[in-house]
Amino acid sequence: MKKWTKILISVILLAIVVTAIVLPIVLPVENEPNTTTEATTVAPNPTNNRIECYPFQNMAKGNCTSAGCLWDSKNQHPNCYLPDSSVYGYEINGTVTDLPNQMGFTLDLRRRRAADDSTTFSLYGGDFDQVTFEVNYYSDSTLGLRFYPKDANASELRPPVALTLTETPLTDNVHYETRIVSSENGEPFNVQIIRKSSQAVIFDTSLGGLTIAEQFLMISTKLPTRYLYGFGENTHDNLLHDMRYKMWPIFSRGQAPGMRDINVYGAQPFYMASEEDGSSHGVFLFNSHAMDVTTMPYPGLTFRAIGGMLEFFVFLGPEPESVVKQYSDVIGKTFMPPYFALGFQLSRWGYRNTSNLKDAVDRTRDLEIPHDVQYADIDYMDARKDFTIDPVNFGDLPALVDEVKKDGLRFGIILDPAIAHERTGYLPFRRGDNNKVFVQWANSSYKPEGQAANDNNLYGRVWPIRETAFPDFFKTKTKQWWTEEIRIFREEQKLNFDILWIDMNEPSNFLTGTLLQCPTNRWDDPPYGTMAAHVGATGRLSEKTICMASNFGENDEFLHYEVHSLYGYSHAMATQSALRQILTGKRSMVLSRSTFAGSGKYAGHWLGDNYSTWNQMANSIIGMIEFNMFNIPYVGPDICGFNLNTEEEMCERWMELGAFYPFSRNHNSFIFKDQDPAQWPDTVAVSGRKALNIRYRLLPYLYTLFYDSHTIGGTVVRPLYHEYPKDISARSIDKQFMWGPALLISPVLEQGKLSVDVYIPDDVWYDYYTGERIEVLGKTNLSAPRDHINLHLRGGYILPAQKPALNTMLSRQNNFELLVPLNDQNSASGKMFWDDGESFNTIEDGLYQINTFELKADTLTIKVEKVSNKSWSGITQLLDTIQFMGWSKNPTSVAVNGVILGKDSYSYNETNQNLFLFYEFNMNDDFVVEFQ
Ligand code: MIG
Repeated sequence: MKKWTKILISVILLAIVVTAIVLPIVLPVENEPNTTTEATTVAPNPTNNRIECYPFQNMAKGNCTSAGCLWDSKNQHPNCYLPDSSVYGYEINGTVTDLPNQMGFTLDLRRRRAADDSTTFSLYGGDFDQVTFEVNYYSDSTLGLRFYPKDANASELRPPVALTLTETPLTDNVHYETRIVSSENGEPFNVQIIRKSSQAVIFDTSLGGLTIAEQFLMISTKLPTRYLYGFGENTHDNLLHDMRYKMWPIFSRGQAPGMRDINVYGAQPFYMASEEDGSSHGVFLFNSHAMDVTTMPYPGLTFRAIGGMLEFFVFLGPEPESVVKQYSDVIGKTFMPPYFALGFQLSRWGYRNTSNLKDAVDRTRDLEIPHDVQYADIDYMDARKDFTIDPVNFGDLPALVDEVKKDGLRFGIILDPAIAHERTGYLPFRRGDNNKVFVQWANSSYKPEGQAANDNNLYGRVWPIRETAFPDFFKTKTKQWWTEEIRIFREEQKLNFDILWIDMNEPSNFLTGTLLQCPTNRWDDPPYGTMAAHVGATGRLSEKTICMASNFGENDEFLHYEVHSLYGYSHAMATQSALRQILTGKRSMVLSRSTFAGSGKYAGHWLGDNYSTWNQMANSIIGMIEFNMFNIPYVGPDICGFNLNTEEEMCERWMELGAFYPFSRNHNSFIFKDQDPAQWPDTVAVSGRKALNIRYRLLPYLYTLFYDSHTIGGTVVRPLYHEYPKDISARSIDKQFMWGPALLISPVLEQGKLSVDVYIPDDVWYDYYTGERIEVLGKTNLSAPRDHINLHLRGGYILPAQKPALNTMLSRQNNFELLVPLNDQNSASGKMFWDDGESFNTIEDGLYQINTFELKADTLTIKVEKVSNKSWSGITQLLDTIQFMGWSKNPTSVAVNGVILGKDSYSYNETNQNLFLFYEFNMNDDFVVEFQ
């Protein structure tokens, strides 16, 4: 090649790389909205039950009515809407047929047509004339509803995601009844689900609009309430949904959460609603296709999905936490994180080399900021290729990893799914290609010109300089290849990482529409593209990803169109299974950017490329709460923000808040200034350390919450609404949150504020710091100096704690404590789960212990409730301090197992009514402590 040609090629390549880096980063920066939420133009209107015809098509009167829809120019959204169910939708066409054991029924439906039977009206074509409606009773509190074409095999229409559902015979206590509203043949079909206890109609299709077509499925439901939560992944400014015709897209996309109303990384088609009487229900639409959800002021909801079937799971609760548990019975329980994963974590994109990374570790330690996990981002890779190490700048990374691990730190590295297309010299690609692990074009005629005849891989462009292929994790051989590549990399490089952080798995592709031109076809250009094709996109579903017309699955049985939103799910599943095989006997952790319902079995989630803004700091609480509802409790955003330079005060407040994210990690993008807490030794470091020490002190409580979530389901972090569902004011609180039922966290989320407006539900609460009972409940304002995050303990709960240290390896060697805030009956109870924190399967193998604590009638009982295996060696640390809050009088005597203690074993403070008991309890024995 001539010299000039070479230079020209280099310049072009450089331009491509720069565009690839700069486009996704810089564009969203400019799009970052200001902090006020725009009011929607649609007024709330309980009489408006219109379902929009043809969203995104700018319907005017003429084309609206000629398409068969109704038009009303009055300023009421939507102007062009569907006729009611007398002329649209489905009618009953047969009789109810019971399923075996009375566990449900089926009913045949037929498309409605005009009275003279001549015309049918179709929105997007492909409607099925004959449809089966099926109801499955799974248990007293969970039922399923589904609609599928009469001749279809329903199980083939389900997303390839294994459910963990079992059927439990119904009892007299069944919470629901289903009602087919009109049962005559030929009458419009409508179904209702009714909560028996209150007669609340929690699901009701009588708004009409039911459509079952090949590439367009629509259903609307009336809601019994306007208190609606959930759906994702989107950035929500409020936990409660805006019911004024707000449309939300659900389709995974590698999209920074700066823009409003856009689909970001994961797909979570699940909502919860709080009914009039405080009962809650949840609904899961088990469908992995692109879809939109539109709220209606009625109140109601419209779902529009573009394939598969409409299959809903309905959970009757009635407690909000029961809803989340019932949901987990269907999609699977969350993985049990290793104990170190609950520690503070540090990361950035843009460490220049190993010593630059080590400086961050060292200065964090020098300032005594607790720190458990350090990450390396794509910087460590050679030319940003998976399974390589940059020999110049990160050649000594393996040595550094071993060194920091001696001090008790753990190490995480990033891996992207996309693999550089480099046959020579890069074995991961060659081995993968030889095993046919990469996504193939659905039709070889779709391939770009010039691609070799025998190469049917679909190529895109991600971080490597070269184009990339995309592994299909639905194939067994891909999972094996991925496992082997991780194993080989780890062994050959001696890189002893503990955590895999998997990114870009939407899957993300930078140059859609330029380098990767998707052919025109019914999958890339479906009749109805959903909002995902129209917002932040140029009308095509392939925006920022690969073409819909590509093949997935063991036998190429799926189109990307069908399983796009499952890419991250399958990637996380493969990665978790790889780690189980490689880190024999040790628990690991996978952190995935893209998720689907059930991803919590395999991975945690960070909320992606957020911004260093106060607004995004506030809505991180909403994202965290929503992912807990989705049964992915191990979640948190990048503390201090990913994009933009953070500011000192914001980062200080964010470190305080971040100390209470289940996944607590400070992470930053490469063009912005360092933001690890040690950058500001006198402010961010001080406040961060203070808050993190409280986190570490409370880790036994947090770990026990994860144990509960893993074993019985339910959230770890939850909104106040979950604990106070009958309290209308609590239902909208989204600037405070709770750890389990017992700890209330009220951060400062605004610049310049030294106090915080809070809502304290009507209950018994104690200030964490002073132990004092707080008197003012309801809406109040609390002092919040710069180094202070307000924390309150709820009377009636006992929290296990442990003295903090610089990391969990050290803190686990310290003695335990109990925090005992009393309720008005002067009682409290709690428990602690404990194991070695890192072995795989400790719960299944019985290598753990549960201690229970109960205070009642001036007697504290400590019991080892569960030690299920003889080889469990017990707990070596002692429990040496118990703090009782709300203790009304100085005891005249205290006895442990009948032996009266000396006066120096306890101290009572009359003013704050706190009693401290200092006594060394062996955690492996039972105790009765009596106070007089
Ligand atoms: O296009 O690996 O969300 O955490 O630092 C950006 C570089 C790619 C996106 C991740 C972010 C990570 C970054 N990655």
